[in-house]
Amino acid sequence: MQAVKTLGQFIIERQEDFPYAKGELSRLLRDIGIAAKIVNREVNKAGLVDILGAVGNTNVQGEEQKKLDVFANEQFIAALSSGGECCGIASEENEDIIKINNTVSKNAKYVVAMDPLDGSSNIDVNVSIGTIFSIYRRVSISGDCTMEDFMQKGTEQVAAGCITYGSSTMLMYTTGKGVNGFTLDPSIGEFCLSHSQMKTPDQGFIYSINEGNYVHFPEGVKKFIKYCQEEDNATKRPYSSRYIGSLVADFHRNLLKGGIFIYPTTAKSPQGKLRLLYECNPLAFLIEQAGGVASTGFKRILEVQPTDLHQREPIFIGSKNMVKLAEDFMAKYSPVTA
Ligand code: AHM
Ligand code: MG
Repeated sequence: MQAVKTLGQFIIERQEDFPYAKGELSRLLRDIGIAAKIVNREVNKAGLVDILGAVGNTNVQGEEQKKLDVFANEQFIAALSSGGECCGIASEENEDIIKINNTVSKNAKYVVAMDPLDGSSNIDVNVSIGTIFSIYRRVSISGDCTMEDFMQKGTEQVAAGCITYGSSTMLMYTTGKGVNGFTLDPSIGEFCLSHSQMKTPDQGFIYSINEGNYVHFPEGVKKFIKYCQEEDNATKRPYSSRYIGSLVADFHRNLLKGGIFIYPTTAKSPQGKLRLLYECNPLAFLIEQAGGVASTGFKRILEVQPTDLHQREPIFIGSKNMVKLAEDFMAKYSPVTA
C-alpha cells in the first residue's frame, strides 16, 4: 500500500526546490494551505448557512461583493498576517496594498498577490470556484512593503498556485520546478499529493471563451474560433467548446485535458477582463511549468511590466500548439498598430 503524502510533508521534503532561504517560503505555502482548508469548509456549507448572497458593498472593480468573497479575503489575510513570512498583500478585494506591519511580519521577505475567491458569481449556483495566489520576494529592503514590491514582472514570481473548490478540492502550486497537485481528503483534513509533476498536452481539443462576446472580439480571435469550429479529420476538428465562467475551473480542466482558454479584449473590457497580478501571472507560471504557454495574444504574459495593482490583460493560455496558433491568427488578422 502506498503511503499518503500530505502537502506539509511534501513541502518539507522538497525544500531544495525553493529559491532563497528555505524555511520561510515553506511556511508561507503552509499558511496558504491552512486558509484554503478554512475557505473550503465554508464553501461546502454555503448552501446551508446564511453566507450566500451579496454583502452589499462593491469591490474596487465596481463588482458586487458576495459574502464568501469577504470571508475568503479575511481568512487569507489573517493567515498571511499571523504567519510571519509575508510583509504585504495585494488582493482583488482591496483597492490598495495591505501592509502587514506587526512585529513578526514587517521585515518578512515575501509579498503575496491573490484573488481570494475567483468566479464568485458562480457560488449561488453551486459551480466550482477558486483561489489564485502569487508570491514574490520583496524588492524593498525592510520595514513596510512598498508598491514596487508588487510591480514586478511575472518572471520574478518565486511561487504561485491555485485552489479549485470543486467536486473535490485541489491545490496545485509551483516554485519553478514543475507543478504538483494535492487533493483535499476531508476525512483527515489534509491536502494529499494526487497529481505529481503535472503536464499539459502540447495539443488539446477544447477551446474556452465567452462566445457571447463574439461580435466584440478582435478579428484574430474570431478567425481562430472559426478555425476551431471547422471540420478537418487530420486535426480532429471541430474542437469542443467548454466554458464554465470560473477561471480556475476552466484553467484546471484545460491543464489536465489540454485546450486553450481565451479572455481577449472586448468592447466592454478593452484591456481584457482578467487581472495581471493575481489572475494571469500565477496561472501563466503554472501553465509554463506544466509545459504550456500563456500569452497576451502577442507576447508572453510573464514578461508584461505591471504598472497598476489591478491592471487587466488579455490572456491566451493553455496547450502550446493551440496558443501558438492563436498568436499566429492575432499577428495576421489583428496586428498591433501602435
Ligand atoms: P471575478 O474575479 O469577479 O470572479 O471575475 C473573474 C471571472 C473569471 O473567473 C472568469 O474566467 C471570468 O470572470 C468570466 O467572465 P465572463 O462572465 O465575462 O465570461
Ligand atoms: Mg477574480
